[in-house]
Amino acid sequence: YRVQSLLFPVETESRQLIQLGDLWHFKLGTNETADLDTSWYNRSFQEIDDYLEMPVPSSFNDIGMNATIRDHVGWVWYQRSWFAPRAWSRDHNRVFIRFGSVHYWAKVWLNGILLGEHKGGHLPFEFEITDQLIFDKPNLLTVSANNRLDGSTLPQGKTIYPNSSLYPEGYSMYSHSCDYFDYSGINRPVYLYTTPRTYIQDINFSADVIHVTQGRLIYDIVTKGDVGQCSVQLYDKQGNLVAEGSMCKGVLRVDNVNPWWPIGMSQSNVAYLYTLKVQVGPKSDSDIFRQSVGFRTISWNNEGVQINGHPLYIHGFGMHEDSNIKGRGFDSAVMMRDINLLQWVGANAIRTSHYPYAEETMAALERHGILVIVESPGCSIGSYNDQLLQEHKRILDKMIGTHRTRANVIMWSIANEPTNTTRPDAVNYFKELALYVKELDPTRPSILITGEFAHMNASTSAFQYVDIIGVNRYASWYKDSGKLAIVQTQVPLEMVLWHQTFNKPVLITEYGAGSISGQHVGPATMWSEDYHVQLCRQYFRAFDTILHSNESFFLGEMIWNFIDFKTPQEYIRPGLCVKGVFTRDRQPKVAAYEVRERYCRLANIE
Ligand code: BDP
Repeated sequence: YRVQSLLFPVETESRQLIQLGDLWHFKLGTNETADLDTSWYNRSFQEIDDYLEMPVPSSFNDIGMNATIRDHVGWVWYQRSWFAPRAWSRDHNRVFIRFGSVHYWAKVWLNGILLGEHKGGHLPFEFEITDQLIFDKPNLLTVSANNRLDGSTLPQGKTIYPNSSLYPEGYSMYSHSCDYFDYSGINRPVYLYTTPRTYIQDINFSADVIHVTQGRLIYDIVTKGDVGQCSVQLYDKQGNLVAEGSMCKGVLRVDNVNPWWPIGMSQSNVAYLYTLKVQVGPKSDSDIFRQSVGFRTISWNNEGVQINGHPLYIHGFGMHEDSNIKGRGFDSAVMMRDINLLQWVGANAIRTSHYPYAEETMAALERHGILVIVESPGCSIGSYNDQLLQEHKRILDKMIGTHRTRANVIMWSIANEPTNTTRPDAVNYFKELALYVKELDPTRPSILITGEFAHMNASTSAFQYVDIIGVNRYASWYKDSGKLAIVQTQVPLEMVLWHQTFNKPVLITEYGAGSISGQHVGPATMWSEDYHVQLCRQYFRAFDTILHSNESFFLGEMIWNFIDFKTPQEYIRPGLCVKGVFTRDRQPKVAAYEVRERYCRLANIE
């Protein structure tokens, strides 16, 4: 079964890579139909009228002081012109343009010609532009992007037109179905890259450990052009050749392999990566690509998940791609700060709540031994229909295709907190998706995450079809607010109930409390740092109760959230969801020290 995937572009001796960053021209759309703003894609904005300057990658929302731009729903336009180097002429090369993500629906024109469009706000797409490039004057690139979500997008959204004299005429109210601010625009890097005429289109592989010490790499190289043979070489960290082949599809074996281990499961060998070098095409003009390969085996049963045969206990966080000013825009400084904080605090795993993250981030997490549960953008699905099911499948297909070669990806999250999961339409919906995910990738378990309570009968619940049950639970926050004493009774009881009902491993994917950084109230009171610390202690004790009981099914604990992140305007939150263990500018709250003590102990880190 071949999933839709794209190689993440890298620079090699046969490929040039350029980021189209800096400032682009920007303006808000005037219509609900992008094509109506016709003159904009074949003429420079400069000739037309006013435009703004907008950084790429970045969300557009928080760059200025204009609430209309911050809250804009509908089409926006980006434009940038650039010169193609003469050496890129079509006799020698192919040239591609690749977007890491544009939220949500994007159309791309080059020199007035529509290259194509893409839907899905958190996944990459690309176009070959070899034949559209011009060399004697600037190339004009125009992108339109529409962030309006509806009942058939992931996540879902809705627009309501209140037909009431209390509102101005034509007034509309828009919301999307999750509590994070829906940052929009060209959120991830835009790259131009070249390849030789004959080139490597894709490298599919899975790498595991068999017979305890042998690494097995099953690979399949997709090429374009007349390649003849593929040369495939695998190097260890020191650059020694450890295996090679000459087929485009095959198996490489490495004796005494160094497995890829996450933080805490090996003292000496965390995140060991090999390099796979693939070469195709004529000697004088071959295409070369290098790809990281980590060998590890993921297995699971009704009690837990194992990495290389050893039981895994997850201690980590739900996260967000969110920072000041850039919003969801990719920033390598923020990414490295986050990874350094994750290591400092002793976390061994994250969940890409509530959408797949940047490929740059996934690669960095793989290099640092941090496991990832990759989540689809299916957050808080409330209505089920066939159109949505097809869209959910298409997005899962692309999400798995984009991230499946990473050694650190341990699980696919199908959705977060869907509602009415015992209704027959929901049960059918998730049955289809769970089977589909297994068909796309039988090597990893699937998880579905619930915010509902364990009152159900397994045979009438959507959760019967997935491998792992994820539970988001806010005891002593949303429920029994301020009553810390109930945590130790309720949490173990409920986790056991989930396991007994479904006979599957249970992972607590969210729990937490909001705290205003610097606010101290004694005795501990909600919203203070004191309460945040007390709540963590209560949950830790509850988890230990489960771990020390005779039942072994508890897969781990993930705090909501790693950082304070922006939310829509509402009266239950002060502009941010302040459940972060770190502030939005990535400084530790008091709770971070508490978490660090536990997580480092769990990870055997000093
Ligand atoms: C859960 C959601 C998460 C929210 C969290 C909260 O999964 O996105 O941020 O609650 O309310 O329901 O803090």
